[in-house]
Amino acid sequence: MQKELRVLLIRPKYTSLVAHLEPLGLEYIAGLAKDMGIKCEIHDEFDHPWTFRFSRMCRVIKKGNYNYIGLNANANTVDYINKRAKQLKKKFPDITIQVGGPEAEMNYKEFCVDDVDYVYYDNGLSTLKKMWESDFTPEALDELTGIAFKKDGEWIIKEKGEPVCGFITKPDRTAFYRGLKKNYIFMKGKYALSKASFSCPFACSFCYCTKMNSGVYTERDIMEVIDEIEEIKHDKIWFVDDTFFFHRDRVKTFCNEIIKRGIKKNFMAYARADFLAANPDILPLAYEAGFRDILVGLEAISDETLDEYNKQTSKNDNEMAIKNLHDAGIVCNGLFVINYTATRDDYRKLLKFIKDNNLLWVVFGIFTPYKGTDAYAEYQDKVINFKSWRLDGTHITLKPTNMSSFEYMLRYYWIHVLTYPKIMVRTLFGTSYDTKRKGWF
Ligand code: B12
Ligand code: SF4
Repeated sequence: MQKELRVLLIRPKYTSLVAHLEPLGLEYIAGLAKDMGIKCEIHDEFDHPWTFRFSRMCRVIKKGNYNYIGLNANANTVDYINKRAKQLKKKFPDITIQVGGPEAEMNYKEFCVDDVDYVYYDNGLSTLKKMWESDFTPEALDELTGIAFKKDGEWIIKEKGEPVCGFITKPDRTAFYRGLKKNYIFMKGKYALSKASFSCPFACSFCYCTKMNSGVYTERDIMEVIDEIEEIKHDKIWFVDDTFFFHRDRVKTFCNEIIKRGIKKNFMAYARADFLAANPDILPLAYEAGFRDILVGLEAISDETLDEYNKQTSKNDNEMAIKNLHDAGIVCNGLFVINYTATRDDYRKLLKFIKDNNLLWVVFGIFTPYKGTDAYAEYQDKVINFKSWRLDGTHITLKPTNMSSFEYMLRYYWIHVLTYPKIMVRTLFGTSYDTKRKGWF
């Protein structure tokens, strides 16, 4: 007979100065549990201090009498999760531990350890629903796709199911509303998240997103997405789609419907530089609909490096994208990847590019070959200090070729010192969204 499930979903905390936002993936699972009448709670470690993490977790488990723990995994939390699984099993031997999330989706083997019971890597949540409906016998689990489980002490790895193009449930946003006080994006305010598509149709070498959903780009019904965001009791929405601006007509339909329904919210989304360069005419409509922030993976400022990343864009696309966004009054948030081959001159040129193109909002990540990406296949023999907590885009994992690691990091911090105070000052003066303005005020 199936035991009564009482599910605690845990999001491990990691250092992040950039943002603290709702655990959308876990909210979808909480939504599923709600539909199925299963008791479920989210324990978001981001809502709590760094101290006494384990004892706090144990207290929550005891208080709710939870017997099923679901952990959300990113590349930078693998070791933490496996360590916690061991500690939890020792303290609560009868508890079931399941790991899912972005890192598990591609690198499920990392969690096939003694103290984890199930690893979830299927596309979408239909398999989780079937699991929860089943009696958890190896025979029942053997019928499912995209999970790993143990049979007679051996891990059984089931093939992934088909890509998905929608969610089977709505997110339970209790955690969002509860965590709103602490919710922020650096200097931008509080945001709710929404996801309207899966994966990405491009193939940048360093990118993990393009491998998700079995590498197949799919889109949710756009009207369903609009219904969803209309219901969110918050005025700032970040579409976390890997590239929201892809099908021109879909973007237009979205914007027109938002305007027609009189939805007054601010939107932020990712778009590629080539799309923005080629479709300037759509941007005033996007502005009218409420888009104020576009995140653009500019990545690099030379065609050679862009080619090396297989970005399929050019320096010219990058410049045109920034100009078109600024002309439409939309902020271009330039995302850059600092290559391990960066020279002193590259750092200088990057700053010059930012100045010449009047870019205010910038984010710099250090090139990291995440496991599962094309870059990992290329660089796996060269990686250094590849510990999971260091895989957050702010640590060196490939030895810099043109300077010492010390100098590389110094320069990495220095570009922040040279760019971030201006964001802060402009925010203070209320001019950080004036895309025509130059200077500090
Ligand atoms: C928004 C976002 C952020 C936000 C934070 C979001 C938040 N909620 O707090 C910010 C900007 C802070 C962020 C930071 C980081 N992020 Co991020 N982020 C994303 C993004 C764009 C969307 C995530 C999201 O909301 N998805 C929507 C939900 C619905 O999907 P989901 O979380 O995957 O959950 C589904 C499944 O995974 C599954 N699931 C999830 N958890 C569990 C648990 C169980 C038990 C089960 C059964 C299933 C399950 O069910 C859910 C519904 O289907 C993704 C890109 C992407 N394509 O996913 C990257 C992504 C998740 N981030 C990534 C990374 C690496 C990071 C960083 C750690 C490093 C970096 N350089 O980007 C940093 C942290 C740096 C730092 N120190 O701050 C990688 C993960 C790669 C990996 N192998 O783990 C991704 C895929 C992008 C990338 N860079 O390639 N990120
Ligand atoms: S970096 Fe952006 S454009 Fe490139 S594959 Fe990833 S999500 Fe797509």
